[in-house]
Amino acid sequence: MSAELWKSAVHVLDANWSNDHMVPSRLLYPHQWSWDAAFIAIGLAYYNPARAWRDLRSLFEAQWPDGRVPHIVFDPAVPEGDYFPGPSFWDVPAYASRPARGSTSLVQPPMHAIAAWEVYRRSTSHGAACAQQATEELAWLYPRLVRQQEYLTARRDAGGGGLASLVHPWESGVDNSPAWDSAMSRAPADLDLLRRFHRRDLDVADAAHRPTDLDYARYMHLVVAYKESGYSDHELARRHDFVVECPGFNSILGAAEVALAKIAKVVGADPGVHKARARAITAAIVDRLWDESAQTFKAHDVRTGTLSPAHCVTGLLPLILPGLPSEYAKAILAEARSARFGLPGETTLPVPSYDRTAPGFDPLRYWRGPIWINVNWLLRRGLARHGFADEAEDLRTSMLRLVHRSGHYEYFHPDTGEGIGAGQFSWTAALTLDLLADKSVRAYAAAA
Ligand code: 9WN
Repeated sequence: MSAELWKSAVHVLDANWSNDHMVPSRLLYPHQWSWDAAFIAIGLAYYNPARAWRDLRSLFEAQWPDGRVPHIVFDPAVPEGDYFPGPSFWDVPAYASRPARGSTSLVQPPMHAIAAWEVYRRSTSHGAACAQQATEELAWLYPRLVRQQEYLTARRDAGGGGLASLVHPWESGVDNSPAWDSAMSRAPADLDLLRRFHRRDLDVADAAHRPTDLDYARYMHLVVAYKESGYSDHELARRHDFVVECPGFNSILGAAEVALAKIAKVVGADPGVHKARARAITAAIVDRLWDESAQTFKAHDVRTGTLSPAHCVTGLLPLILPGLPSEYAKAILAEARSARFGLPGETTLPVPSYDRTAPGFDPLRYWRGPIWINVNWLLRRGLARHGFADEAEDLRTSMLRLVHRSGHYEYFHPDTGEGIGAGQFSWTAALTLDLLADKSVRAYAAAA
């Protein structure tokens, strides 16, 4: 059974490779996405590390001079109408080192240092030439990864407390999470502006699974406002409608520094500076995003200084930080096991993206209820890191069972496990390879 699942995952990744990068889904997402590329590289590392490196390189070739790594890098071979908003909507200014491919101006969670380290550490199993390439790729990436972190920790510290702020829900990766509802309600929704465009996603996906037109009108407003400022991050907290600190994004930011410390040792740089930054980010997450009364981590609205009331899966992700004090790790485990998320025993489903007990829990609409493999993969990593080995193993088994039963979908119904969103979705396939390759795979094979 695991051989069959492996083969199907490889098939998805082979089908979604596009010359020098991977697309998340041929139909719905025909360009290159930032955090997708990182999750994808982690899976590619097992059978085609050259493609893993190529994909990361393609992404970082589009890095802006200020260090930001764009959330989408557009493929010029794909017609403008195949994804909205396409390159002309963003109209990103040309700059000296910019390659032919256009990009957006937003970022996504900086998963790439974590991915680069994972690809590197698997490289020795593919022979000497591959290990040599891995060392070279790591050396090429290291300064770029450092600049990415510096952009996020310096220019995006709109709240002044040592965390990166997001200027658009798309930056969080958990795009229409209820964590953004109150901050988004401040953004004007210009439905007339939206009517001038065509929502391509609704041609290829069920409207009930996607954000509403009202959400999209607000998304457009935020892009237009950011564009009018020349995509400047100056004084964001004063002038931009949406400025938030996300526990998921910032946990990945901190975990990236932990990975950079390991990478620094290989490339002959100083690991100490990254360890110190990881500690500082972890402390800032605890200081700014911990909700004492709810006993979980929440998104922080920089404009109002308030924490979101929503319990979202991103609140569980500080567990990926090795330096998270154990009382918070235990609280996250309790939250994950509660009725809100129902952390599985091996026969039940992985955790949903949003609190099952909340009135707005929506089993179909993306990031407002459905199960996503990437956040569960991160949670599993965090559980393992903090010594919750049985829970980590059960979660791994439940993810594999789900994908085996339903296919490599973008997300899954949190009650039935039915696949929703795009089929043949790259990061689901890639992370399935990583979950299968885990040494304890025998337990899965025996139980399946
Ligand atoms: C907007 C590509 C991306 C993921 C995001 C996911 C979704 C895009 C969209 O797809 O967002 O960036 O059009 O809805 O929310 O996490 O990176 O897979």
